[in-house]
Amino acid sequence: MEHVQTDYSELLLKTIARIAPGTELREGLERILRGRTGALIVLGSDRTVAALSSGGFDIDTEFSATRLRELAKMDGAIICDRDATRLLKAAVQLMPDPFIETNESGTRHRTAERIAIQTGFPVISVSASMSVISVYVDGTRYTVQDTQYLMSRANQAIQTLESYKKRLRKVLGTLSTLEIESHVTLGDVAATLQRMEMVRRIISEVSHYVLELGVHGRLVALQLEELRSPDMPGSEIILFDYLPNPNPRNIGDAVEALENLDDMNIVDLKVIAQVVGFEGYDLDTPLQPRGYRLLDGIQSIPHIISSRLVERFGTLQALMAATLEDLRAVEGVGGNRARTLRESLSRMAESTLEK
Ligand code: 3AT
Ligand code: 3AT
Ligand code: MN
Repeated sequence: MEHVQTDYSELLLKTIARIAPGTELREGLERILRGRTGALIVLGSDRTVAALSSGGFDIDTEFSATRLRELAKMDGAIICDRDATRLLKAAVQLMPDPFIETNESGTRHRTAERIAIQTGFPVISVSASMSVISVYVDGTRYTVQDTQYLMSRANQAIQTLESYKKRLRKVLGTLSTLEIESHVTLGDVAATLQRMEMVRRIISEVSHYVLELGVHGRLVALQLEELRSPDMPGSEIILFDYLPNPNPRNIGDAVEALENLDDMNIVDLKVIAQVVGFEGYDLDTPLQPRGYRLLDGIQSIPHIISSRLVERFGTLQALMAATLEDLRAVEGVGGNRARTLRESLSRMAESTLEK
């Protein structure tokens, strides 16, 4: 799988949304691209920008795509406000600190990168010679992709998400069976975490395409919503079931470590087990679930009651062996809940035996 960067900064995400198809700014950029004049646009104005500017003239008028395109016919930079709702200046000569490192060639792109670093505002460059729209934010360059290309990538990712979800559902079913039969190993847990993380990554990739596609991303957004069903548990609950001494802190660390695994390591179950907190364990180590996930699957049992049940019984096996009497001893569990619990747990056990 090709690696898609999705850990963009807040400001870059905002800027991507601001220039997405359907916005007046994007329309202006497309016009400039077609006109082949190029442009250098600063999205923000303050004292630093003023200090680095020379020449040009004030406009201070409402932003529009056609105005932007006309102003881009002139040499120099265009300064807008942060939200690209007003055009403030045009034909400005920018003089950033020449000692700021830049990997770009060409004065327009070098200037754009430096001004973005020096002012903290996003800077857009439209290359006249290469027909590329780039955005410089927080020391990174983001290239605006062709909508057609993005659409095909997004559709591909949606298909991948569908198949990943199918596999995750299968893995979760297998895990439930193993949990009830008390046959879970660390390898099964790592495999489940792996499938969950793969799904999470694809969802984040698709969300990214939705953002970049703007108005063209609505259909993809709908498909994503549909696939992002709330019944799909996250990796936290698996970790709460299995991690030794789980608490919000080490669960948080484990989730983060899982999310940070690179494409090489995410395929290695041993590495997954290790980074979430099972260092030095073999993958065939038997593990007992506490029962959080299966209890969570019982609609009428609130979360707080699940926690108390786990606290009392410690493992799913002990919970399944509990009598109605034992269950009723837990605070908040009356006769009705105790019966519901017993029935639900027996039903799970039976459906497992049928398989
Ligand atoms: P024209 O009349 O358009 O030829 P100009 O004074 O309007 O000249 P521009 O800002 O359009 O100049 O720049 C044209 C090119 O000249 C852009 C860049 O490749 C080169 N250039 C301008 N200033 C510098 C500089 N300080 N160092 C290197 N190249 C420069
Ligand atoms: P292209 O890919 O050719 O569009 P470039 O990076 O090669 O961009 P050039 O040196 O050809 O850039 O300059 C093209 C125009 O960019 C010239 C001028 O209108 C604008 N430009 C370049 N440097 C500055 C600057 N410091 N301030 C304002 N405008 C600039
Ligand atoms: Mn050039």
